[in-house]
Amino acid sequence: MKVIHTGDWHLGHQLYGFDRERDHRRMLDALVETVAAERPDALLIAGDIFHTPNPPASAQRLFAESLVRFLDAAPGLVIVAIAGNHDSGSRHEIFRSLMLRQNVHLIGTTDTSDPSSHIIEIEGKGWIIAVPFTHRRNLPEGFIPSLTESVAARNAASLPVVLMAHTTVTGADLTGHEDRDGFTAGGIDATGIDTFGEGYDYLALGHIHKPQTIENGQRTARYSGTPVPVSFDETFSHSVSIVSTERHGEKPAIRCAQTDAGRPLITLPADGKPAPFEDALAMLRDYPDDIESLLRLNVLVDGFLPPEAMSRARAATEGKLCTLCTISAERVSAKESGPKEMSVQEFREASPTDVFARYAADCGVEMTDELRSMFDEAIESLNDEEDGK
Ligand SMILES: [Mn+2]
Repeated sequence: MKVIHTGDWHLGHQLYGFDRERDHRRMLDALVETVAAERPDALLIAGDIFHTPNPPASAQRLFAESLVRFLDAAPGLVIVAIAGNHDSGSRHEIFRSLMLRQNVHLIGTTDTSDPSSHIIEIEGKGWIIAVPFTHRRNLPEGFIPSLTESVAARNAASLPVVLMAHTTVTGADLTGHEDRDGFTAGGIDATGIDTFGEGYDYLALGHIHKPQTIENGQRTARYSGTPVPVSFDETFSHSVSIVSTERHGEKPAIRCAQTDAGRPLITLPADGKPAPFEDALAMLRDYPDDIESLLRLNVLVDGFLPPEAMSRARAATEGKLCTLCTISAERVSAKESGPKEMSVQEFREASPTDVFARYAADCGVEMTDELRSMFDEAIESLNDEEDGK
């Protein structure tokens, strides 16, 4: 059985308000070509298809159109897509029964009353077991091993077994999930690899954005990683994984196909260390005119970032193909005293306003009374919305 393993597309993502659709389209073009060239038995999308639970119509349409292109590129292809923590599990299943007619399996929720709904047989080739994102507390103990056992009972031909899940596995490399862009993986809820039992050959994981293989004895677990970077901290290369496996109990062979055809995410200074504003500005002026990229400027400030910083920085990129997305300010004083980390307990006890004040201080923004009352107002209206007012 040959599968292409991908995930964490985050369609509909906006990077500091800048739309990523162009980058997603280029990635999907590259993936369609890979599917056409490789002719896999299955395409596995391991969650976080969309960036938000209620993605824009354009992103949903892009997803639907891409599915058609994959099916056309490799007739007979089976597509299995699970929901990640960014997706809405129930929305993910709206067209589940209809899509099944096209061999597209959309699995968004865990159904313990019908375990067979998580098992997909690819006749004469192998088995796919797909479980969406689940909190440990929602996942009954032993549910996943019960699925692999049920496959084992039907797998007389000893065909390979691929398991799909969306979670943080203990020991995974979280590079790229730094909190700087307000985008975290959260290592708190990490799942031990033992949770998945022993009945699979390849575990196709989503959630962690850096591609990596986690060796687990005779079995192989892998994050395919993001096919396009979601944050400026994802400074690794981006690809999908092509996995070939012949028999149950044999180690799968893994190759990568590059997909980062979109605009690169570049941080200046290139070493990531913040520079004084005027120096950083000079780097922007010197940045090549003809590189289509998204930029982050890391600036070291003594006090606060001047209010005109963004407009001056934008002016420095005028006439260039790059787009300046954000200025990340680090305070000299904060640097000297070192960042004070918040414990999980402190975070739980803090009010949203407290967390916002900390965030503002980290960004070098002064928390004025006006800013505080605007924030309180925003929180209040959110609460009203939740209460259905
Ligand atoms: Mn993700």
